Amino acid sequence: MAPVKVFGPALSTNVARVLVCLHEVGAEYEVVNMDFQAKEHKSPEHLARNPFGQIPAFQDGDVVLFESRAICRYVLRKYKSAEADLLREGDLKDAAMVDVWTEVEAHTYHPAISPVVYECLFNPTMFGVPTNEKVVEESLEKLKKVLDVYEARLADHEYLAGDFVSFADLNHLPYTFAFMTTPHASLFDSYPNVKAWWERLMARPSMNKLGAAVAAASKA
Ligand SMILES: N[C@@H](CCC(=O)N[C@@H](CS)C(=O)NCC(=O)O)C(=O)O
Repeated sequence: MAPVKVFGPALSTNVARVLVCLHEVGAEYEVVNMDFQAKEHKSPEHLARNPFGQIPAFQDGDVVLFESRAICRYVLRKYKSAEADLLREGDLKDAAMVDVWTEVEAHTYHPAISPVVYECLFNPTMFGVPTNEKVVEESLEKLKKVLDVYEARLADHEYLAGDFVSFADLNHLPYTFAFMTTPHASLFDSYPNVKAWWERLMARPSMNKLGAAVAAASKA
């Protein structure tokens, strides 16, 4: 069977979210690079995959998807096994908790952390735009309030949805990983439960594979 295809550079955070899930379930995949300089993501071929002209997009035979979190859910459902059951759809309560913390990532954590990543990392290194320190400061204040809640949650549970790793945790990987390369990484030191959770996630073999995929992409 042909491997599934992920469209977009592996270096992109939203593409990395999909790759981590593919690694977790041990699925074979092919990354189809998109040349952002050449605006390949705005080409008619890519707009047919993602009408918003963004990456990632995903193809599995005649199934074509966009939106990284939706792609991840598809991957985790399709390749679910006894060892890799990251949505817990067989248990109503567990699945609901996975949903809750997946929503928290998308609507609360991401809006607080992503401006820091854009301002400190992407804007200066990729787009030649200087860091807007006011945006960084305001976003860090928001992020601290979010991390207060995570710290309390992770005092009682090993992972966000409960005492089992799930998509809710994996979903945090790409932007947190990028945040850890900014000058504000030490913020996490003030949240020992969050820090320990993050270290548990970073120790997963899927993260090593992501490192290898990103290294291969940066050489290509
Ligand atoms: N919510 C979307 C966001 C996708 C997104 O923002 N992709 C960025 C790269 S990480 C992109 O394609 N930017 C180019 C553009 O918007 O023109 C997802 O999670 O897939």
